[in-house]
Amino acid sequence: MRHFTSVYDLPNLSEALNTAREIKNNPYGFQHLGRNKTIILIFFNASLRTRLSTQKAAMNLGMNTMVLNVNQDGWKMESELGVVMDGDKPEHMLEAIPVIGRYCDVIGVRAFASFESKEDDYSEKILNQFVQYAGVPVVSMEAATRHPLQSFADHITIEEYKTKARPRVVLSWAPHPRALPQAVPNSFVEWMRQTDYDLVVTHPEGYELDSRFMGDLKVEYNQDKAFEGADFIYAKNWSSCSAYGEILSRDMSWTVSSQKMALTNNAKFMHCLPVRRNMIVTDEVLDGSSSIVIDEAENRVYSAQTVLKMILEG
Ligand code: SN0
Repeated sequence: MRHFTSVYDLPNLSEALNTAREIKNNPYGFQHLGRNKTIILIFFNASLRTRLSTQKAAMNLGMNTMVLNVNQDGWKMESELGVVMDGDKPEHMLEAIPVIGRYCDVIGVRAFASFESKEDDYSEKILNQFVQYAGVPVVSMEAATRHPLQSFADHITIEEYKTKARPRVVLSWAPHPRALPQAVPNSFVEWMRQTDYDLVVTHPEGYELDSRFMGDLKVEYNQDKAFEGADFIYAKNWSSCSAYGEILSRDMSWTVSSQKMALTNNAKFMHCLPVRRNMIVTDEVLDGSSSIVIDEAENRVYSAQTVLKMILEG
């Protein structure tokens, strides 16, 4: 594997899950792979778990790690081609990316949807410039349309907690004060569709995810119905994809509460974090025994480490 930007980059998903399991049992078993190798993590957006878990994963493999927060510490970067650079951005990606590539063996990059142009976001303009100009392998640490390291960790977590071969996994929209990207739900659906789970997606009208992620999966618009018999509730807010980046609903009846969880088959509660308490989910559910969000976050180390191991092995 050279680059990692979606589930489709993995040569074999079930082998990748086995590797993640092996790494979790023996995290320092592959330290020789990263000797004298450097990863640079580039952040255009804020991060807690992604930064720390990816650094930890790289260190577990014996790699050296460097971090750059572009918008705070670096020159602001221009991504438009052919522009007159008379604005506030002193450096073009066309130079910055290959220069960074010369300083390392792997680049991790986080660049959220900008919401300025759906076309730019959905064509992964920034991520693809990294892939094109880096000269070294590139790992997505959440791009405009996907967050594959998160989805991989989600998959590892479901495998650990499932009590039947084919669990009912429900992705539910929930309210939020800000307009958030579709990357996490897109990626979750795309990833889950690669495995034989009973996947259900529920959200209010207007929040339909792009068909390239949903495929032929039908939406259940009734959240209560979606929750019936669920083994996993995966809550997430996202903004509208059709009315691009808009908030169409603030309906607090979509908040995941104990009453909602009572409709499920004793489901586990999941969220990628950071989570807005008493918007997305009530304190009672998040602090209760069904919540597995901390284990889910721990598994971010093992999803990243599996991906980096595969890249280091070429
Ligand atoms: C990001 C998102 O894509 O939804 C990252 C999730 C891993 N989440 C946020 O930006 C949350 C910000 C907020 O204001 O709650």
